[in-house]
Amino acid sequence: MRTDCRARCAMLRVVAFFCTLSAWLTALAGAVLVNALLASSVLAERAPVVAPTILGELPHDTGVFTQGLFLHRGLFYESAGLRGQSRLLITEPDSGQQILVHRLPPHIFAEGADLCGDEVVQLTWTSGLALRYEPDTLAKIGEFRYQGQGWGIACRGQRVVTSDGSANLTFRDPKTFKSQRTLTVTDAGVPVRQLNELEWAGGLLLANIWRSHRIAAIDPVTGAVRLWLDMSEVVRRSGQSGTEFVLNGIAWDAAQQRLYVTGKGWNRLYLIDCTGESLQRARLRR
Ligand SMILES: [Ca+2]
Repeated sequence: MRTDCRARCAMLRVVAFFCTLSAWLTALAGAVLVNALLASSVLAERAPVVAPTILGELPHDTGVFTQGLFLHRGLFYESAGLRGQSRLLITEPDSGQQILVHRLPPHIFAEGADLCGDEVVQLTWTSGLALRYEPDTLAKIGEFRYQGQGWGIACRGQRVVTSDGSANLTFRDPKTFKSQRTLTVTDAGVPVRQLNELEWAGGLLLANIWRSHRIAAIDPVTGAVRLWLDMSEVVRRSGQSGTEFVLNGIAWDAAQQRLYVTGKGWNRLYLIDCTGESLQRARLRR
């Protein structure tokens, strides 16, 4: 009888041990799963999407394959791409009249452009050259060399940022154009690829997503998308639905808190209201 009791007690201890072990393993597996979910940002919050108001339309030359756009002293500066058609233009906004045109050699495919300090810098797609111009005359004053593809560029003070079609932005030395650091752009932890034309806007960095109807408003410190601007209505009005003549070209008007957007070969340039509460909130969250 005592022998049976000892055997039962031993068995109970074994069962209790395995129950405890099982509980520990279950808790551990749960913790690992939660950490994995957090690490992969499955639980992270996606940036809100806003469809801003279109305030007006301006003329745009359908012969311009827009790769970069910015405002300087009340005039549009625009970089046009394609080999044999690449150029840098200065345009009067209301009339669309081209005031000055600088044509590039036929083997060069121009990409984004911006005012960097007191000169205009224009990227090239695969030539590894950033072309430098005097802003008033578009006289070429030099060039930088860089590795990889050039897509978009945005400059503000000492912050010169370029894109190459990946999810990574490159911050560059404004004097040498050498890479200083890269920043991966993410939404809910997921890399946002195809970053194209860029623009600084109130402390945030705006990026056109190639072949998308959206513009990302990016925190330049963390790389997180703070807000998506849904440009579906702009694309609908443009009448363009193919994969080449897509939304591209963002110019920020800081004084009016407005955005100008257009696309490759579009006949209109659209004026976008950025005074909305959600847009202001995204900027203040930094
Ligand atoms: Ca721009």
